[in-house]
Amino acid sequence: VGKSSLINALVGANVARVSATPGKTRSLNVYQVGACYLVDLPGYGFASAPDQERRAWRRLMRGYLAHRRTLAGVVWLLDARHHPSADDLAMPALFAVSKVPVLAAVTKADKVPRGQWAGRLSSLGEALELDEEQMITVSARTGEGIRDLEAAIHQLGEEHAA
Ligand SMILES: Nc1nc2c(ncn2[C@@H]2O[C@H](COP(=O)(O)OP(=O)(O)O)[C@@H](O)[C@H]2O)c(=O)[nH]1
Ligand SMILES: [Mg+2]
Repeated sequence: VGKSSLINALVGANVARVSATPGKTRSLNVYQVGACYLVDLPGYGFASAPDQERRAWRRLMRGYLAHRRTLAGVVWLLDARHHPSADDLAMPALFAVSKVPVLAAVTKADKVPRGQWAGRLSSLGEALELDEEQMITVSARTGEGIRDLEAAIHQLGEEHAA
């Protein structure tokens, strides 16, 4: 989905490894973006993983969302090119275990013609229970939307601290 590339763009340095084989990170990595900490949780792009691994992932996520007092919000990455997967469609119910706000970063926008961006946003938003104010179209490649996403993350931090 371009998670490592997006983290590098937000942090402004090559701190996360970009790789051709997605979904390999199983640890939590913490990065600093201005006054906020960005916690890189393992992705769920592993539809073929054994049930046991999928259950362990859900347990980790549910626990983190429900109990992490310092959590100001979630940044959910969605590939601009793809229709939501079954795993994507299951996420709103998981997010609902907590009241934390969700921002959706719609990634790899440079791979979609600009004239289709608005349509992609509205169809993703409709399928995934997201309002358009929660969604930001980004490209780690061109830098499009990166500053907007950074500003939105900082705003979540400020709202949480207030
Ligand atoms: N065109 C384009 N490719 C991207 C973008 N972000 C990541 N990629 C490519 O997608 C692949 C996976 O990227 P990576 O950041 O490692 O994704 P992750 O597996 O989700 O962490 C790599 O080949 C990246 O170069 C983007 O914004 N635009
Ligand atoms: Mg990665």
